[in-house]
Parts: sequence; structure tokens; C-alpha cells
Amino acid sequence: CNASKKDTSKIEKDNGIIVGFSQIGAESAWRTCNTRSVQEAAAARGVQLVYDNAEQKQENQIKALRSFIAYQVDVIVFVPIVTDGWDNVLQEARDAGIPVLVTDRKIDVENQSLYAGFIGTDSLKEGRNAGQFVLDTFESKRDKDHINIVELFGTEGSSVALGRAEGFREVLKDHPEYRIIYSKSGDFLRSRGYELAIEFLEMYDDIDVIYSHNDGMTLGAIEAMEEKGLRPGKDIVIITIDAQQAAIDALRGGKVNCVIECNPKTGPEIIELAEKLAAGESIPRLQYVHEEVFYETDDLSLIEPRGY
Ligand code: GYE
Repeated sequence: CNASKKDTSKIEKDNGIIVGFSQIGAESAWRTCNTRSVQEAAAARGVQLVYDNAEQKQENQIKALRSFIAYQVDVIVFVPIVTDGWDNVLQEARDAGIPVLVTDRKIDVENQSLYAGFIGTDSLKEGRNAGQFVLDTFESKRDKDHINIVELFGTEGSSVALGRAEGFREVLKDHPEYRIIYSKSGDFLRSRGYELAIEFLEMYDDIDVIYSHNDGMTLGAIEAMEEKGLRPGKDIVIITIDAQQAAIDALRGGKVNCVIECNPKTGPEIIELAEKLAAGESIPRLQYVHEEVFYETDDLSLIEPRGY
């Protein structure tokens, strides 16, 4: 994910198409990589990208979408920070005849036809993979009555945090010995992961598992654990989602036990879909990107550099 130096702030409709891209912010390494991936793919295809960073506020995103409509971009691409509250602005886009591609996070709208399609991560599957890893890990350790789990939750109301929570619980629901004793939102921020870890490590001394919705929060929690003289990955089993390089390094170093990949490099697919929409073609309703799971027991030398 190398940065694109192209200035996308100017709108000059000469050749090619114009895509309005509303990103939610820069809360994590994942997000920054995702933004660059879209910018680079647009530049490579000669697509003009009007980029807006909503700084984690839905109201900013709605404003950005409205400005894209006013500028009459050809296609709107957006990462919805939360699932709800998009009906009105999407109706406005529809009235203006601008097709909308939803990416990364999903939305809940009454009229499904208000957006053309979705491309992004399968967060429910990620959550299930995390739950299955917990079951597999503790299956052999019959000496414990209860497995105490701490969950570092992503942004509240975001489809990815909801999916990661739901998939995880679904797998564990018939196993009452697995207890989620603490679950709080760290907003996908490393700093919040650190703060929450300080809090839960103070509250409990019998935590078996940390299930973290992203690597940023995980890295913050690891820092807090080490400050307390705890050994992440050994005293507490750690599962994390994203697979940025620092998390893979932590897996190699035995500080993390399972890394569930979430792929941010969707720019080429996003731009291809946007070009199709601009040409009046139809696109798939739902497209999940390919994602893997990396376990501590794998041959970790085979993992390619992550690039972010
Ligand atoms: O896991 C996290 C980011 O929406 C899938 O948002 C994305 C998540 C990703 O900030 O690191």
C-alpha cells in the first residue's frame, strides 16, 4: 500500500469518469491502506477520484455524499461508518440518477435497491473463525471449568463489529463454559485498545482469551499487558482481525495466537465495479473478498509481506 501522491481534491470533468469516494477516516493502518488502494487503482485507470475523509462522523459522510450529488459525479462509492441512517441521502442520489457502490461495511436500508451492490469483508465469517479457534484451543484443556473471554469491540453500530461479535457468539452459544466477561468498544483504535486493557487487567486476573476486532486494538492491549509483566499469547490467548504486518510479526513472536485476515486492498475491484456502473452495466449484489486465517501452528515463514 504505497501512498498515491495524486491530488484528488479538484474536480475537472474532462475525460474519463468521476467517482466520489467517501471514506470514514484514518482510525487504523487497515483504513489507511484501504484508502491508498482505492486512490492508486483510480489513478491507474485514469478515473478521477473525489476523496472525502469523514473523520469518524456519519454527519460528515452524509455531507460528503450530498456534495458528490451536487457535483454530479458519475458514481458514488462509500464506506458506511454505521449500518443505519442512510435511506434519505441514498434516495437523493437515486433521484439524481447516481449509482452507489457500498464497500467494506454494510448498510441497513428499507429499500434495498437504493444501492447497486456491496463489496467487502465477510465479518460474520471472521467472527465464526475466531470462535472456532477458541473452541479448538481449549478443547484439550479440560482442567478448566470456565474459559473467560474479553472482547475488544470495534465501532458501535458498524456492520463489521456487529458481524464479528455475532459470528463469535454463534459458535460458542452451545458451550456455556465459555463466558464473555467483558466487552467494550475500542472504536478500532490502538490507543483505546491500550486503555481498555489497562481497565480489564485491573478488573480480572483470570482472563483466558482476548478476542479483538482489529489489530490496532490488539497491539494496544499487548502493550498494556507487557507493562504489567504479562506474556501476551502465553498467559492469555489472543485472537486478532486484519493481519497487518505488525500482527503477523506478533504471531511469529508468539504474542498472538491467531490472526484472521481482513483484506483492505480492494481498490482495483472497487474501481472496476464503479466503471461498470458508470457504463450503465449491472454489478453483483454482494461480493466478499478472499481472506485467510493464520494460526500459530502454521508454517509462518510462508506468509508474504503484508505491505502495510
Ligand atoms: O478491521 C479495522 C478498521 O471496516 C473492516 O475497520 C474494517 C475495519 C478494520 O478500522 O481495522
